[in-house]
Amino acid sequence: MKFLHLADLHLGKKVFGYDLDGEQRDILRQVLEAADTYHVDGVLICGDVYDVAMPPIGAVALLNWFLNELHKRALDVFIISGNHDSAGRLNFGSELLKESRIHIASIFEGDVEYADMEKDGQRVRIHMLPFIKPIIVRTVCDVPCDSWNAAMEEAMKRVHFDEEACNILMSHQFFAGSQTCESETHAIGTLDQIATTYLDRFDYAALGHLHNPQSCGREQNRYPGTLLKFSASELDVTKTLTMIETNPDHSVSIIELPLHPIHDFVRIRGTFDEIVSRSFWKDLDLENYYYVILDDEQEVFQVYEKLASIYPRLLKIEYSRTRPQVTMEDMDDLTTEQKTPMEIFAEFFEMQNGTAATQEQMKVVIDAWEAIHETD
Ligand SMILES: [Mn+2]
Repeated sequence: MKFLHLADLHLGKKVFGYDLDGEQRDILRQVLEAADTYHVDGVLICGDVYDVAMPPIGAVALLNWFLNELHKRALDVFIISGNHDSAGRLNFGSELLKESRIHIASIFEGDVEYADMEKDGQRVRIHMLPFIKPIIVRTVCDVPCDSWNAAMEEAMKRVHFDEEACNILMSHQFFAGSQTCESETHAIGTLDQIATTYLDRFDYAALGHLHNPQSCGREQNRYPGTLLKFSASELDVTKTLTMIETNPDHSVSIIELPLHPIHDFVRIRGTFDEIVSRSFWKDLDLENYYYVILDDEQEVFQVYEKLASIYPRLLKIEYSRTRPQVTMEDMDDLTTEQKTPMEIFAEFFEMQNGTAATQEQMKVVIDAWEAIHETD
């Protein structure tokens, strides 16, 4: 049987204030196309369906449209909650939707719900574990539980494993050995990390939470990653669509399908004057998201506004000039007493900017200094 493994849709997400509605609808359309092309049997959505607990109307409409499209294709859909979802709100209509083969497990109530699928004599059991935290498990199960590992251990006792079937676990947690990125939300430090050993008994762990596609612990413990890039740290990552195929011997094959976002994240570099010149941008798709690295020595006044008039989707602006690192030893060497305030300022300016202040710049500081001392 074939399944599309999705996670971290983050519907309603804004990137640096830009609405991703159009991009998200387009990328979900690509998911539907893949479902058609590969004749998949089901879709797993492993948490962070929405970006926020109270999603905007557009995001709810988008999920509604997507679920309707999946249902039209007679696909089984499995949804668990993530840390960004409101478990209670995502649970809306779950009993009714089950009749339409849309299975939602968003609230952990002391049992790991499952659903069975059968085709050509092959059976697949899908275990749906919503996002859990130690406090949820402690409260719901009435057991001492003071760590994320203990929470997972307790949850795993409540799995209805079927030795005869291919067992797939859906889980939205931070498993050890995986690589994080800037658009995720984590507990302070790595307290929320969970050992991958809990996943070993499953034929496939359909994970969610981490935004870059990756396996952790073993190939079958997989984070598909987000369908779109959400932060500048994901600029060089290729986002893919993960499809899995369960085999009669319970082995699971993982296939990564290409995705083509309508607007990509692109890095450009040059001086301000170069980057704003027509010859630089005339062949660029200005609807893309731009990460700009400026080679200017001096900071450009109102750089954001000026660049945004050409590149409306700016991710980040950074100056390439490297400022020398100052160590505590360097600080000891500073002999401040013998220097004039202007000499101290000139040194500071050079240290900060990697270049000496011009006469014009020094004049501004000298005038300011004199103005202050005149009022004394
Ligand atoms: Mn997420």
